[in-house]
Amino acid sequence: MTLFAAMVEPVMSDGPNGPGNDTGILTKTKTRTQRPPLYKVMLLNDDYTPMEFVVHILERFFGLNHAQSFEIMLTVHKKGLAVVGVFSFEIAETKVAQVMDFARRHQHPLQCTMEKE
Ligand code: TYC
Repeated sequence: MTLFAAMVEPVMSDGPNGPGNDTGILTKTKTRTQRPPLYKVMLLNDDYTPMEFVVHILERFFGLNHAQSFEIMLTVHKKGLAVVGVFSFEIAETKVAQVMDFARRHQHPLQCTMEKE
């Protein structure tokens, strides 16, 4: 598991002894909080997967209510694709795998992909 923690970055300055003669005196400490990269999970349209099946997937795996799920399904149907959620890498990977597996088990060609935000 990758850890994204706060990083302390010591910065040496050129001291009274001039550049390249660092005496090891710390003059500044920059603290940067690094955030993990986020990934968009997208559903792609196709001509065969039933609309109700897509709505069910959005409710089941993305915790959306029926109205939200229907709206996103219609966006995919009309525009060709839609972002259904934004997650850390591991969560996004799991959602994609769950959707692809569920669609395959029901013999629908539904495609779900992820992309770095
Ligand atoms: N286009 C499909 C139909 O008309 C519905 C559909 C919506 C399929 C969204 C996939 O991701 C999708 N039955």
